[in-house]
Amino acid sequence: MTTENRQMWQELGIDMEQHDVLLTALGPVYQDIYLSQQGRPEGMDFFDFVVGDIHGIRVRELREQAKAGNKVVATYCVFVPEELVWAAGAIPVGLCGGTQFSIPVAEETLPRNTCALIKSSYGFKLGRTCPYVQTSHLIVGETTCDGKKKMYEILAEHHPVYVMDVPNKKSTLGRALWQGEVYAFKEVIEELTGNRITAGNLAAATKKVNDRRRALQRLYNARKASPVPISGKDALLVTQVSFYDDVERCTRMVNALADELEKRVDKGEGVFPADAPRILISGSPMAIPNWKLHHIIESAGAAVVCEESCIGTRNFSELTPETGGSLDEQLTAIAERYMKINCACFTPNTERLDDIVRLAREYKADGVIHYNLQFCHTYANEAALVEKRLEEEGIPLLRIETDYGDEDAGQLRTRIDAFLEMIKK
Ligand code: BJ8
Repeated sequence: MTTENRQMWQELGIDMEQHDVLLTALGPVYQDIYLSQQGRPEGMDFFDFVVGDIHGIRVRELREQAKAGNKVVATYCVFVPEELVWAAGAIPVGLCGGTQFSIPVAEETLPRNTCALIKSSYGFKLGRTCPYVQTSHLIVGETTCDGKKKMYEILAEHHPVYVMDVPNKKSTLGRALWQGEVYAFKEVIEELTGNRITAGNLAAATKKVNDRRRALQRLYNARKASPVPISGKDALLVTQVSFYDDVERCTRMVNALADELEKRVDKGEGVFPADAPRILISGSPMAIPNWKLHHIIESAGAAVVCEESCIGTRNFSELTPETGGSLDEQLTAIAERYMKINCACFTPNTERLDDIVRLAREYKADGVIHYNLQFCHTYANEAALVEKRLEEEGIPLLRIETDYGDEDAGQLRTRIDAFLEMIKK
């Protein structure tokens, strides 16, 4: 923790004592989960470096942007159209909320039986332990689930918040509502930044964001190989970092990693034996530093080869059409693109079931582990439909419901070991 960082955190109003506890705990956990892995790609060095200075370098960059008059827009969900934020000269930052550390302070206000992602996110603001939140000028939320929706109302007492209304159905009416929301968001961002969003700057921003999506697609494509050239833990980390790193640098670094992985695939090199069980994870997102499930699965000798999740394929598998055209045409294309995200907040959400089956086949998964954050009712209830569909398709499934605590780690290990034994080739 450099003196420069400490001074910056103080200026941001960070609770230094609690923040020290957080960062001091992260180092050994990262060593144990990440740095102890064998045969990691060299391209992971950059991501290790980013995590090694997780609240330093990137926050400093954002502060410099803010000092230059640019705005920082924080988000929690992949529904917020980042193309519009970049087009207006602002910088979007995906907030995390993936740690138990920030939950106790949140539980002073929010009910305990609220999903860990919501409590952790809120706790970072309330406890003043996240410099990204403190640096941001606006937090953009969404109405994807009731817990988040209400948390944003409470969060708004502590920070400027704007909430986008995501419909519950992808019907004609739902799409019209969402299109209106995209237009309204454009105005909010224009007012925040004082900059106009034009056909020109929106097309450039769309290309920039798509380039990062294409790079992540390459990374995931490499994971289809057997043996798999990168661990699931490492791939998860890359996608987590992609939410807050600079978009162009991140694209470069992910492409460099993908180059390396493609060479490994050509040479038949992998980080797990070719006969290691291959697992597709599907369900709730895993915000940094939530590496719990991947770590348990891979410590048991299986390889996580894909995440059907907003921290995985749901975030990058659809590109926004780069057709250019008028501003209206581009805004319509953006609205359409985001309506293709198959979040469990939609009813019906059959496209997600199709996706899980398709991904299980494409990534040659031997089994699917459905990951559900405790108290997340949308994913928990949808899991029954996932189970039925996978049974019809003959794809083995294990349903896990957990939170960020370690209390159930032993029980999870036992259940995962039994599942791996069952699907062994
Ligand atoms: S598009 S998955 S990122 S909403 S896990 S907070 S749903 S109770 S995170 Fe999500 Fe956007 Fe959907 Fe993706 Fe609520 Fe469930 Fe918690 Fe959740």
